Amino acid sequence: MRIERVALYRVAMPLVSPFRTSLGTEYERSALLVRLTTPEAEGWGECVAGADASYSSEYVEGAEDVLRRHLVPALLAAGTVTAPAVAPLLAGVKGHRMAKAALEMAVLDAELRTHGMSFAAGLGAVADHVPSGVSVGIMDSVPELLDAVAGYLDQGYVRIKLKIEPGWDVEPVRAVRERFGDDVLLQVDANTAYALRDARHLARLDPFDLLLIEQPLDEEDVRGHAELARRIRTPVCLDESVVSARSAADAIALGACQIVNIKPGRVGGYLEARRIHDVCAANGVPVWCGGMLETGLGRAANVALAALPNFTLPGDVSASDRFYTTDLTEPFVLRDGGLDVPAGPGLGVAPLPDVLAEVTRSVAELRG
Ligand code: OSB
Ligand code: MG
Repeated sequence: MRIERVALYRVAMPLVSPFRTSLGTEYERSALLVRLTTPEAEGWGECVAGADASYSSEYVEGAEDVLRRHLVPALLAAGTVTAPAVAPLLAGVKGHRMAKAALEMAVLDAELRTHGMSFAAGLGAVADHVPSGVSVGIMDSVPELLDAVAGYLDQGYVRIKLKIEPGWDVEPVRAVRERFGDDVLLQVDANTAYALRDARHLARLDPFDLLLIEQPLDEEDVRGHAELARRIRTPVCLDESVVSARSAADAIALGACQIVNIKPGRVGGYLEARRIHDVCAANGVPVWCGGMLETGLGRAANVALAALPNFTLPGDVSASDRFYTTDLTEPFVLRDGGLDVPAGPGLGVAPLPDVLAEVTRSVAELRG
């Protein structure tokens, strides 16, 4: 495939309600989109880097900068490319996985559109509908949280994930269990807010039969997670710590996780995400698809990934209206507790021109 041009769109998408985690509060999603043009097709990528560097070292202006200065020029200089060739081509730039993932996603989309094949088919999906979980932010009060959870359960979400932090953990979990019962699939996400010395406190979550606790400790504290996993009954799941198939294999070998959250942006793209899926499957470790408040573009690709066979737990693949009143693409709508996997060529969706125009703050175009 010959790439003619790459345009980087900075967009600002207002959230339906503020999203609070142990890392901070988000009021709007500041996204970076990649639009790649070839003679045959156009491809779209979405960069999940946040407005600040609180979740990972990457942030949206940094991602845009490395794309403009280093990654896009390397791609344009290559002449022709295929999706599997993108990561090796960009390997001279260390890190910046979210920026690289967005570029690879756009190449993959253009390539699949050219061949009339869906993302799901291209990745090896085995389902045409995936169950939806929802990530519920930290709230000001337990009654407010219970109202939010009641609303999501009414809509049909099949799994609830509560964001936790010290001071907001055992009580909200107990309240949700008491109000909604033991049958609700429930898990928690600490986004690195604890230390190993909190092990006895975290063991107080044991009686609530949680599916998992996600990333309780620092992202580099892999051994700490292994030790914690020995001290609590709730299965430990890693998010931030897993940045590649190699780090997933290491974490599993150390006993640091029983479950893995796969986010394509965090690991450098959908192809590396699939390799993590394969490594985990080979080790009998279930995976689920995480989310980063994606617009319909990233959501479409995540839904396709979540349709692979070892995605045996519901992912953070919620409907568009969980975060956005108006999505960038035709909205993903909850049906029977899940989302339909797009079947059209490539992502199967594209930005709606009027919405894109409305949310775009700047465009930078680069040509070969
Ligand atoms: O840890 O999973 C996380 C959002 C931003 C940063 C980190 C995380 C999240 C979410 C969002 O939980 C879940 C979603 O997009 O549905
Ligand atoms: Mg997480």
